[in-house]
Amino acid sequence: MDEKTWDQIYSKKKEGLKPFTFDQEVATVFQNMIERSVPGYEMCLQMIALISKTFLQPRERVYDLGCSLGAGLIAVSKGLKGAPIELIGVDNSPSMLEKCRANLKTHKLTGITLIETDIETIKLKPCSAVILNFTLQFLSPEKRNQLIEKIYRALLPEGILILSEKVAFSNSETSDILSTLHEKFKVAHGYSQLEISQKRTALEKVLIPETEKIHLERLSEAGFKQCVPWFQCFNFASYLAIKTP
Ligand code: GEK
Repeated sequence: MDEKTWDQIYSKKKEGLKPFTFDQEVATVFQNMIERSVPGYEMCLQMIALISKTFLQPRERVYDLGCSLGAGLIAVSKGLKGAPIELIGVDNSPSMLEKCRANLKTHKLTGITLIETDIETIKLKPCSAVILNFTLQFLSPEKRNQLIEKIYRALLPEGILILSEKVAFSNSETSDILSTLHEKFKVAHGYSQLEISQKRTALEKVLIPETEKIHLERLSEAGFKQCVPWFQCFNFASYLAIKTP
């Protein structure tokens, strides 16, 4: 890892700390940032490959909403072992998509459509899978039902949604223990207390975690009858929702 791609964005004291955005500076270090900040991120990607292998057939259509640098698209493609599949990555950050394009090229993945738009307004075509790998948390909570309902409508029968999120806990002791462990994870990956606290402040009104109960209720209200919590590491979790008839 060279110095340019090692996340040091919050390493020096910033006056007038701005809310976190997915700009050029973040896009440059994003892979390093997410790996050092989200416990289980790599595991989620590996399992997205395995879930894709299990649930998807060649030539089906898959959306990765909030695709960032394309890690989810690469995972689905790996899961399908190069079989043809229609992959569509969506993100509203031009800097992330520019890096994503280069990343897909490095992985020799061609034919993937990248769309620069807001996932709140995008019209989804009928599809077999949608991935929301740590993206829903960045939408304001009142917009989340609408997106999940839109995804449910777009999914074909037996279609799947993989939803990974930072989660909140209603029990304050549980919440404190898992927040402490998350902080220890970041320290173990080389972040200083200053970096941790500045990033926390920058993310305050930008990343809003909800409880598992709220996520599962939302999925169920949207129509998903099968919602499987399949992963949790500290305060990060992932759910597999299936559009069963
Ligand atoms: C991965 N899935 O590596 N419309 C479109 N994109 C959005 C919106 C929106 N309204 N809000 C946020 N984004 C990726 C990781 S990162 C998660 C996802 C994180 C995009 C934003 O630009 C960023 O690229 C992504 O969602 C969230 O598996 O940073 O913790």
